[in-house]
Amino acid sequence: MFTNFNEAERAIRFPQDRRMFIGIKPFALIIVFILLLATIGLAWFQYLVFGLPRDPSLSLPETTQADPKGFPLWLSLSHWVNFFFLILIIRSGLSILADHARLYWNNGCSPNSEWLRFTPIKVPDDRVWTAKEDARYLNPIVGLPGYRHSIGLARHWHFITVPFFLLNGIVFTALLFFTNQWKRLVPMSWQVLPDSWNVFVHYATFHMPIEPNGFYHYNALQQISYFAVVFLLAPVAMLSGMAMSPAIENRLHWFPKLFGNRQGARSIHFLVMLSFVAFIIIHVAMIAATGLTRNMNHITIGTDNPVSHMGIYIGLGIILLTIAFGFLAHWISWQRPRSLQHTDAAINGTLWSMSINKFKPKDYYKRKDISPYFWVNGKMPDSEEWRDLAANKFKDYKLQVGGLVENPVELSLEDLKQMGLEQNITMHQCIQGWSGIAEWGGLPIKNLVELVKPHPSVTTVVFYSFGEGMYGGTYYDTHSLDNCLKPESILAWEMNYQPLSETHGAPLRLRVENQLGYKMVKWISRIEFLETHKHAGKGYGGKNEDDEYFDLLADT
Ligand SMILES: Nc1nc2c(c(=O)[nH]1)N[C@H]1C(S)=C(S)[C@@H](COP(=O)(O)O)O[C@H]1N2
Ligand SMILES: [Mo]
Repeated sequence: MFTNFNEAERAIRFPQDRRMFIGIKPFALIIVFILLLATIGLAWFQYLVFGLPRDPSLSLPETTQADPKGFPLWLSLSHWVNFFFLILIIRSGLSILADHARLYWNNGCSPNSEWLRFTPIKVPDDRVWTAKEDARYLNPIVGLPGYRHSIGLARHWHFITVPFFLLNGIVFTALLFFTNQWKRLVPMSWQVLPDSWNVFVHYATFHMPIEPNGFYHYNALQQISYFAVVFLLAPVAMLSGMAMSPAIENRLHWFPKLFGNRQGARSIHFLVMLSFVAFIIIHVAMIAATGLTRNMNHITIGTDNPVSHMGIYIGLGIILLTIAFGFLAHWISWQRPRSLQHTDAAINGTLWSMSINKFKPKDYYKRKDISPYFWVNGKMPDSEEWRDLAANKFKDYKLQVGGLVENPVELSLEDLKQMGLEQNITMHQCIQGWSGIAEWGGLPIKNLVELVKPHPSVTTVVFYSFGEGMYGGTYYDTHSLDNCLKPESILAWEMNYQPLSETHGAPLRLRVENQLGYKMVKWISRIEFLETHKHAGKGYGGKNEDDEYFDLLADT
């Protein structure tokens, strides 16, 4: 009903192997173990040896006129709007993760170095194993849109939602501080820390502490949890998300370092998601355990009524609406995918083109940073033409350069090498989530542009491959002429000071360092200068943009 996969799509989206698997490194398990068992164990130790600490809620100060009383409408609204968007963000995020279901702390993403993986597959070392083959299936009830390799659509849901989530958060925070509602969330003394611990000891040893009426104030642990969700988790989610952008990585190198490195940011982004999920589960459980009816009236209609079921009905209604929207989102994903692509381009494409896309990449990395492993992606060309060229070490290769240029040319590898060499050590970032640092050597595209002299109307450069896309048809991608003229935009014939290998794109591949990996066409056969990307392929800017709804602009 919601999907209309043809046979080729079914094979990719709905593969034979749909096993779910969780592989966690012992050190990560030990940390989880320590965090969980040690804190609960400590609470029990305190209880058994020293007895139950005094319940800090016993000494909550009297409510004064200055304290918040009840929940205004804006607070209820932003709470539920936040819930709605958070569900979309988590579900689409899981779908994105499934496309490379491995998490690391190192930039090179060597197989077996992941601390957590959601795939039973060990990367084989006796044959090429591409990152696309490595993508996992995710049940569409969990993922948005789920299935396998639906990252293009998942990213649209993620990125279209984020600005609204952020806006809601900003309005919420602003109103908190314009009113006295901030007093609910912001602890005013360090005493909140020992108090929270004491409340925790109560919970951990199955002693329900006194429940202050949440209409007026929260207990210490509750306050500190809500404070952390709003003022810690949400900002860290934002920052770690931005730290995964290639345009930012290759310009503001210090930024991903806030999280150790780019993969650290990705791992933390995931851990923040887990924290949100854990919070939702505990939050809902506590709401239910401490007077569901009254609590729901607080947060939905803003009254302190302990008997009316209005709040529960409205809350349930909002949850049902969120579920219903999940079905609609699936329908949109598979029946109207272009509308998602257009909407995301209108919001984020516009935003990024005005901001981080203007950054000029810098090469920060040194030889010692080069990754010992570099994932391979894409389908090797299997045309006779390319195989004949490869058999002869590409001696007969001629790069064709044409389109709207004064001086169309055909250049051999030797000709290209005569025109200049630039070597950069940069980080490659695949849309799927893995990264790798390598040295790339080749011709600055600028030099080629000077030779062929594009017409003034040219805005776009198209790079065609000898290889095919996942669903067949020539692989190609486009870049703005502007990005092609940036530092480190090169046609590379060298990787890590060696001739480019066949798997990594011989004889020639593209590097445009402020963009994601799928824009870096391998096995280049031909370059064309055009007025607009609309004149190539199906007109969306590349093979992945045409067939998988990827973004035209890949700064994030
Ligand atoms: N011709 C062609 N080029 C391609 C691809 C492809 O499938 N076909 N995959 C792209 C993707 S998604 C990535 S991440 C990089 C991977 O480059 P690597 O194999 O050298 O790591 O190549 C890009 N170039
Ligand atoms: Mo990629």
